[in-house]
Amino acid sequence: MKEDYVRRKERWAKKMSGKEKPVRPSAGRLPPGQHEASNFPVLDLGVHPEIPLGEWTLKIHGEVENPVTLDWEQFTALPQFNDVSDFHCVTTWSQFDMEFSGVAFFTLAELVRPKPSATHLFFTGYDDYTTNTPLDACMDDDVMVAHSWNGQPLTLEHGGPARMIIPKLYAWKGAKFIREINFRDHDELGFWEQRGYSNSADPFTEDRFA
Ligand SMILES: Nc1nc2c(c(=O)[nH]1)N[C@H]1C(S)=C(S)[C@@H](COP(=O)(O)O)O[C@H]1N2
Ligand SMILES: [Mo]
Repeated sequence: MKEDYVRRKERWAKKMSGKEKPVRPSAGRLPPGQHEASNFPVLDLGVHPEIPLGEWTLKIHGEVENPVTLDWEQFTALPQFNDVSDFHCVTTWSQFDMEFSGVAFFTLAELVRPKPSATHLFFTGYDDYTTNTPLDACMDDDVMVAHSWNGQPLTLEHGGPARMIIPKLYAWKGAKFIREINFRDHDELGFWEQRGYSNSADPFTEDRFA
């Protein structure tokens, strides 16, 4: 586990330094039961909360040494991170080579400093959507709070001003319109997880439903 973590962080450090080109695997990247999409469909609860940037904040708190509430200026002043990843929706579409920019989850974790008691994350969006992951799932080199897609600010329907991107999990684990990240010492099921979706959500094992 520890070695795995060190490798992820090394890969992230290389990406941050611009020395590593994003990996674009070609074979075996379409998970079972998925088909490839190219039009980036919109999937959500039908609520698109419009948050003016001047009123936007991201609260990161819970089992951390240094809880913060970032405004837009503070958030975008953090080291910027660009990455290319694949996006897998449980409704069976996957889209490859998604270029997102934002702030790496590692950067946010270094800022708030998780306590040893932090084991899980609970995310809340401005539409009151919630979802949850183990902390370890987000301590990876491809996880970020994104504000841009393909070089353009995220549109409202895709979760702007900012959203979570967790490429290795089905996309419902990535909260759009992100408002709050809570580090916790226990797991709590989010919106879809309470409604029969898998808690672990691994696309490559077709881990769709609990
Ligand atoms: N805040 C919020 N985040 C959300 C959702 C939502 O309804 N509200 N839907 C989830 C689901 S089910 C999916 S598949 C992805 C879809 O992202 P997209 O609309 O940009 O394709 O967002 C996820 N994040
Ligand atoms: Mo979804």
